[in-house]
Amino acid sequence: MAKTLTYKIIEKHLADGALEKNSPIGVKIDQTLTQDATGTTAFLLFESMGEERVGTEVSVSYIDHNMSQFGPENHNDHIYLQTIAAKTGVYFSRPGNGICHQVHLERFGKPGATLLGSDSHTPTGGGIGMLAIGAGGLDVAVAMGGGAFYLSCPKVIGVKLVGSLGKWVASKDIILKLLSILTTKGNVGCVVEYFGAGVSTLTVPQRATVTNMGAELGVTTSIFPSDEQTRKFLAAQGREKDYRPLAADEGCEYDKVIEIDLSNLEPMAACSPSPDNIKTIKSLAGTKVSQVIIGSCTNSSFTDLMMVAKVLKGKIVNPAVEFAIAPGSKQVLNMLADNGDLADIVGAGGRILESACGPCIGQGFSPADGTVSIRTFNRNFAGRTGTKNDNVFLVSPEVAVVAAIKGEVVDPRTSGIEYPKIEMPEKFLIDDNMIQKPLAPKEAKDVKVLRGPTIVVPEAAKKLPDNLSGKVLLKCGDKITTDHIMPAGAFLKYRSNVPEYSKCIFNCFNEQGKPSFAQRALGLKEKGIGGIVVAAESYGQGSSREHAALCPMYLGVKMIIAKSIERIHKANLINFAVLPIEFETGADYEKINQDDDLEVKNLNDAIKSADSIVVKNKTSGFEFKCSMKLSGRDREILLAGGLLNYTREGTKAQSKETIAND
Ligand code: MIC
Ligand code: SF4
Repeated sequence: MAKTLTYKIIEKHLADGALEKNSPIGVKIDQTLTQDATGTTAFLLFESMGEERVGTEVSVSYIDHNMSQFGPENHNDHIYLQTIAAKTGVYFSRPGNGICHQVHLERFGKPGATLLGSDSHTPTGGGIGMLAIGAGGLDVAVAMGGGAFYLSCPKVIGVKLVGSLGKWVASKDIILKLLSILTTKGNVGCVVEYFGAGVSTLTVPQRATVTNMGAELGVTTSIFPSDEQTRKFLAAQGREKDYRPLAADEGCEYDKVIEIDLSNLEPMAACSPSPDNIKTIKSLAGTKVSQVIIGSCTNSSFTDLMMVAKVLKGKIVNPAVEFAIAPGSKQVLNMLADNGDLADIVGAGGRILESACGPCIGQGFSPADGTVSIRTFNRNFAGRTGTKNDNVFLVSPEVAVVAAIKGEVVDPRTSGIEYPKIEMPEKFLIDDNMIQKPLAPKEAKDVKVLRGPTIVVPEAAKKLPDNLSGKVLLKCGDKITTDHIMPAGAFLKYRSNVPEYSKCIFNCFNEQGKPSFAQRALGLKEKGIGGIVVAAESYGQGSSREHAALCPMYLGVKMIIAKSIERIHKANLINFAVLPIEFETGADYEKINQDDDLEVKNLNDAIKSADSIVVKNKTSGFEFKCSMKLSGRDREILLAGGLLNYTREGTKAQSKETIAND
């Protein structure tokens, strides 16, 4: 039977289950990536699992998120990550080497391989034909140990690209167009696969922009075929040996097909507060802009920044605008410096930020009150910039650089500025001196792992009680992102100290003068009462940060009831033994209030086999049904009290078997 590219790669890596849509499967993982904001926990959990060496082909630990280093916390994390990488056989990308997704694409990505990363934008690797999936740190820790990654065998949405992009229209506009069609809701369990004649017109960096921001659709991943463009990119990176052609079988069937004619696209923007709030640049023209930043893992490639440099050459950034660039990697920055183009950006008044996530994760550059900030990033959730009521337009570098010059949104096609066509270089500047290679087991034995005093090993999850009595600590609405649950920015430095980080949980819902969510939750925990969060559609959108499950778990939250829950977050909740359930009847959501007392009886039996459970609202005296969409493995993990306990039990059972077989 003719197969999609997605199914062809899964089939080659199938470790458990059958290749049937929606059925639970385990996939062998070839490569993993972790970054410092999620990696510290991932490695601490890896150690708690008793693992000593990674069992993957390639595992890379990147330092790119927590780079502001106010206080010793982040540097402590970096040193821990560097020493544990050396000990466990992991490549270590030093701070300054660049953003994990950009560097991974340049130096490690391999068509046809599987990649699991503790960051939601790991699907960037789909631009080079990898099956690249974002997950929580604990899932990545299991994969680093050689364990399979479990997911529901996906539906595949085929996106047929025809035509070619016009002047000033960028690959960012392809994904913005798709976000306007599919939105950020309702795509859980799908993979987006690109095909059609338009594919060959896009370079790997252009494709990577599209697959990167596919994360905002809430899909499992996105993937492009591997073709001549892929070969050229790999050859330019000195890695042609990693190339292999890959495509879907002729005549394969997709669950749905969307056609996008690249020739008909126009420059677009995603406006606050959601990446699917898409407007055309034409309709926004004239909007005054006070900040422009070009960077992030979505749009900081060499070709992106070359285009920016060419447009800025000999011009000056508008006096009303603060303008900065954050090159995606040391390779990009070095090449711009080498060929003199960096001088054109600096000469025009550009501020040069280091090759890291920076403002994308609220590490500085918060915009002024009541102003518009134009960014080439992928997320514009309310307050993510560090400014309350921020107004962020997510756009292509083409739109951004023109706005920087003009001081307002201008359709670049009618801006009067000449369009600079940029070709991908035939050879990138290759220097891996900032990537430390893994040590051989013999040398690694002598490495001392350094854990600074600010690194606190997270508390293990506990089994859920059979009769669960809990209080609704918070009732929130649609599209609650992990940034709402566990804010980053200034709080990011506490990632490796769960008790400290937990204090800022649901910060945006805390009211001055009233006890915070954390204080109320801890109060209940002391009394042995479970905390409950009630939400509407798409709870847990956005990042892979497992702290959005780990911190609630630490604070005694036992259950999340929502109309729908996003994939990565739901898996993280299960991994930390917090029960995720969904309203069977949406109207029941309306009947629950904050502070209501809820009760579920015989929970363990229900988790073992039931598809739904009855929840009693003791405060208003009514009962409602919730569905439990759980795989057999999810049920076992919940019953074991989380993935760590489940893995330990599995290891115990396995070693007993080995002894018995001896
Ligand atoms: C993000 O873009 O939100 C992050 C920061 O990269 C997160 C990871 C994290 O919270 O550390 C993500 O996308 O998974
Ligand atoms: Fe970093 Fe932003 Fe990319 Fe997340 S989305 S990995 S914070 S650059």
